[in-house]
Amino acid sequence: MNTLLVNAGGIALMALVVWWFWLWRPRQLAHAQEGAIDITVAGGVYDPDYIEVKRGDKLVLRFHREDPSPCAAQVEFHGLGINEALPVGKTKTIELTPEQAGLFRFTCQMQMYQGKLRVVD
Ligand SMILES: [Cu+2]
Repeated sequence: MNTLLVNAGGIALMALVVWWFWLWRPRQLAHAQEGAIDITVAGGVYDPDYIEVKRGDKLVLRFHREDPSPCAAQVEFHGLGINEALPVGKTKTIELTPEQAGLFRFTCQMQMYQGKLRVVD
């Protein structure tokens, strides 16, 4: 019985890994060279939730938080040292110039809201 539970947990974990690395598709892609990017925070999703920027280019993100739940209160860019509060009904501008290529996640503090920032060479 215990083995069965452990296996079920392992399969669930594998499914999560598969989903995250292979099945996840962006809802909407935004390119930084088109200027400042407006991101709506509502209904459990960032829109757009996939942002592409060239390394060394300045990125201006304007977060518009419509979701009043505490879940959406903060946005954290993992690996970039950015963690900012998002006031409800106001625009929060976050500027960054990524110096390192790679794929960086941005999430709320509970990681329910999920987005990705891709920095290309
Ligand atoms: Cu959250």
